[in-house]
Amino acid sequence: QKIVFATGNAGKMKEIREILSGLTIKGELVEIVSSKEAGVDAEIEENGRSFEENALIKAKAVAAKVKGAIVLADDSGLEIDYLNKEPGIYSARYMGEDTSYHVKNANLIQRLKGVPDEQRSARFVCAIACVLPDGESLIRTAAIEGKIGYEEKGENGFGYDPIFVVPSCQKSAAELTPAEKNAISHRGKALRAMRECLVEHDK
Ligand code: ITT
Repeated sequence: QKIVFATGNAGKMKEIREILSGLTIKGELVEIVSSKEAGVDAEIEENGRSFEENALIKAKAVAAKVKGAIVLADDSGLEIDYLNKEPGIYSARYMGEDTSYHVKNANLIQRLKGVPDEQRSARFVCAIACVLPDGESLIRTAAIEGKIGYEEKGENGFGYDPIFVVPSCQKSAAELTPAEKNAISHRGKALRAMRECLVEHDK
């Protein structure tokens, strides 16, 4: 049994493989491949108005090109309350797709210059969409609450992790080990919920 994950983001893919490791469907260990590894080269326009809509757009676009596989997609992003939930669904496109995350992170910290701790709340959100071989679709969303830090910290993870401070441990998401991040992250929670859903569906 194969799951094709509709993503071109290597950081996501690494986490996804860890979070879904050991999943069995129809008594078989599931093999997880990225859309690229599955030979699907889809330029997908993410023109939805929510994480859920965009996740479903990506999953459906790839499902249209592969037969018999379960297709999953992840749409995620960082909502900063002080910036009216920016960058939100535009997190990948913020300041341009090709701009380095050091530059994006520095820009966001600059935009929060002088903003006190209690107004630096933010969350990562992740919507996981699934299209089953019979065309049925499922969606699960989760978030992790945190705060925007005052400088980049840590080398792990990807994207906005170095500026996202997890209150329970006062570390940035990039200072957590992969296992620590997956245990509490938006992606970990949404994917584990989807995993339960797939296991239930398999019964
Ligand atoms: P795909 O659409 O190909 O999956 P993408 O990077 O374009 O890849 P999104 O449109 O979902 O994906 O954008 C999500 C962006 O939000 C991502 O590029 C990161 O900048 C940010 N993001 C999401 N989850 C994150 C996490 O766990 N840690 C840090 N940044 C994250």
